[in-house]
Formats: sequence, C-alpha cells, structure tokens
Amino acid sequence: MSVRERLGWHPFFEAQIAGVDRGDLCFSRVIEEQRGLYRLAGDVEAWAEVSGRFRHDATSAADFPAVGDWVGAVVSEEHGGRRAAADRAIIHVRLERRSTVSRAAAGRAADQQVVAANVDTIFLVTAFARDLSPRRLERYLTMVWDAGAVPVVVLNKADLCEDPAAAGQSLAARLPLVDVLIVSALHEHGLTALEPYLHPARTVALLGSSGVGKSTLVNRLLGREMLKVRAISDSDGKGRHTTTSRQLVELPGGALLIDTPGMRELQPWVDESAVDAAFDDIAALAGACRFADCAHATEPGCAVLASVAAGRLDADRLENYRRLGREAAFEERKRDKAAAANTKRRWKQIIQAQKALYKDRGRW
Ligand SMILES: Nc1nc2c(ncn2[C@@H]2O[C@H](COP(=O)(O)OP(=O)(O)OP(=O)(O)O)[C@@H](O)[C@H]2O)c(=O)[nH]1
Ligand SMILES: [Mg+2]
Ligand SMILES: [Zn+2]
Repeated sequence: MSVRERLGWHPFFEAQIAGVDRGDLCFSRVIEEQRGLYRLAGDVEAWAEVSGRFRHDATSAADFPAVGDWVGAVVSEEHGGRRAAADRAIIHVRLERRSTVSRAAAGRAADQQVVAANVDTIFLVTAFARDLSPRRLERYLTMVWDAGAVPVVVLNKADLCEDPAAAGQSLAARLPLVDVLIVSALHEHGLTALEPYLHPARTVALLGSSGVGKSTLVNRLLGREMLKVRAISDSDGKGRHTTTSRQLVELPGGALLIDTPGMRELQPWVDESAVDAAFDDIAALAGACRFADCAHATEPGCAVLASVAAGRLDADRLENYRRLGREAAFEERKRDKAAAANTKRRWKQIIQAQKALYKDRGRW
C-alpha cells in the first residue's frame, strides 16, 4: 500500500487530479489544524498554509482545508524543496470532499464550520452519568447522516453505571437505526466491540461533548498516551475543553481516527430532508396520513398520531422530530438572511474601495 492509500486515498480523489491544471502538486492529507496552519501527511510531510490565491478565492470558512481533507501542495522554495518534517509547504488546491461533517460555527450561527472531512464512520461518544441524553444524540445523528457518514453510538464510562446493559438497551430502543456500543475506556472494557468499525485506511471521527472520554478512547486504541486527557481530579471541569485542536492519528491496525474537541452545544447544520432521513420511521408513517401536508398535530386521519396512541411510536420521538424540523427551518431562514447581509456588506466594500480609488486619482 502506498503512503497515500494508507492515509485513505480513493479513486474519487484520483479522478480529481486530472482536472487540476498544474503538475507540480503533491497530494497530502491534512492531519492537524492549528490556527490556520495545517499539518500534512502523504506525498508531503510538513506544516502548511494556504496560498494567497487560495485565500482570495475562498468564499466561506468551509472552503478552507479541514482535518481529513486532501490537498495539493508544494514545499516552499526557501527550503530547497527538500522532503523533511521541518519543511513548510503551500496548499494550492483542496480536493472535493467525499463527506463533510459540519455544524453552525459557535457565535456566528449562520457560518458553516467543517468539523472533519472525508470521514467514513462517526463514533458519537457519550457517557453514562450526566451526559446521556437521547434527545441530543438524535440531533447528532441527524448531523452525521447529513454528512454522508455512518454513525455508531459509543456509550462510555460504563464503570459509572449500576446496570449499563439495561441503560444501553433502552437507549438502543430509542435509536433503532444505529448500533449502540457500551464501553469503559478507563477500564478497557468492551473495546473489542469497536473493532468491526475500524478498518485499515478508513477514517473514523469521534464527536461528543467535552469530558465524555474521546481522547481517552483514542489513547486506548492506540495503545499509548499520545493525546492529552483531562486529569481525573478535574472530573467536572465545566466548559473547559481538554482537546483544543482536531487531529488525525493512525492506529496500529491501520484505521485512521480523528479526535475532536468536545462540542458544548450543537447547532444543527442540516436541511429538512436530512431531518426526514433521521426519522425514517415517522416519514414512512406520514405516507399514510389523510392529508399530504399533515403536520401530525391535530389533523384527522393522522397515521403518526394513531401510532403514538397505539403505543407503537414514542411520543418523545415525535416531539423531537417536530422540534428538529422547526430548528432546521429556522437555521435555513437565518442563513438566507446572512447571505443577504453579506451581499449588502460586499456592495458597501466595493463602493468604499471605489471612493478610495477616486480620491487617490484626484490626488495624482
Ligand atoms: N470513570 C471513567 N472515566 C473515564 C472513562 N473514560 C474517560 N474517563 C475520564 O473522563 C475524563 C475526560 O476524558 P477525556 O478523554 O479528556 O475527554 P474528551 O472527550 O476527550 O474531552 P475534550 O477533549 O474536552 O472534548 C478524564 O478524566 C478521563 O480519565 C471511563 O470509561 N470511565
Ligand atoms: Mg479530548
Ligand atoms: Zn399525520
């Protein structure tokens, strides 16, 4: 296997090279990001930044590379084109993504933030004790399906629960479309259940709240303490993230894992069709409602409400479906508004630039 293949290269990317109109690029994967600097592995192993042209052509934050992306780069001239770990490189192109995990950026909800790219599987990590919230998991699940990746729910800290199997079963019943695995990273319990999802050159990203044990889990799978984890004495470290950057690591067996900083709150970045996909069962029932535009609230002949009444559908789940649908519609409207504001701002900039230009001309 070539280095690129080991890092998850795929015919999908190979096909894109033909369309890149420069022959001097080396293709590498972004394995870490730190404030606009990207660590590359593959044909080039170096820290890199994007070219001025790349920056200029980017129209949104999502256009910039993210961990997991494949990029075309050249090692900077000053270093004589050597291939060494200490070299700097310049990224000229980013290849199209096979999958994109994104969320609304913190603080600027209308901006899409790419959490990880080219991910095959996502471990949604949650923990027994205070983090366990089926409602939140359903929101994460919607995001994962929307991203084009396969979700697996990993319930960590089983050692803190009296009867983890029972708790796991009731959660699994709430989430009929996904696998729910019960582990204890700390006590290395149940980790073999993760193996079927770990394949050489396939990428798994770990997502979940801060403190649920994502980095601990990665360290266990790696077999060494590579990533920093929160001190046990700081068990409630509220709102503090131990992991601060996203990072891709290769397991001894060849699987690629992306550790991410915990998400304090998740704003869905989804459209309404993605919501429907996450609630297949409700969408299927809705087909039998008397009215095609049934909102499943008070309508006569509603098949969804009938299922709730008959005890075949969880009322909570229906409520979740409604809530997410509303939220997705709200996010979409907000994005439209932001787009309109952007256009206004752009025009303002253009007019100001023109004024400045005219003023300069007058002076000359
Ligand atoms: N009891 C128990 N504690 C665990 C387990 N796994 C991890 N922990 C502890 O939980 C704390 C948080 O673990 P981290 O791995 O840093 O959590 P994280 O999800 O990476 O957190 P962020 O990087 O902030 O997103 C640490 O003190 C771990 O020792 C477990 O299975 N059982
Ligand atoms: Mg961490
Ligand atoms: Zn209905």
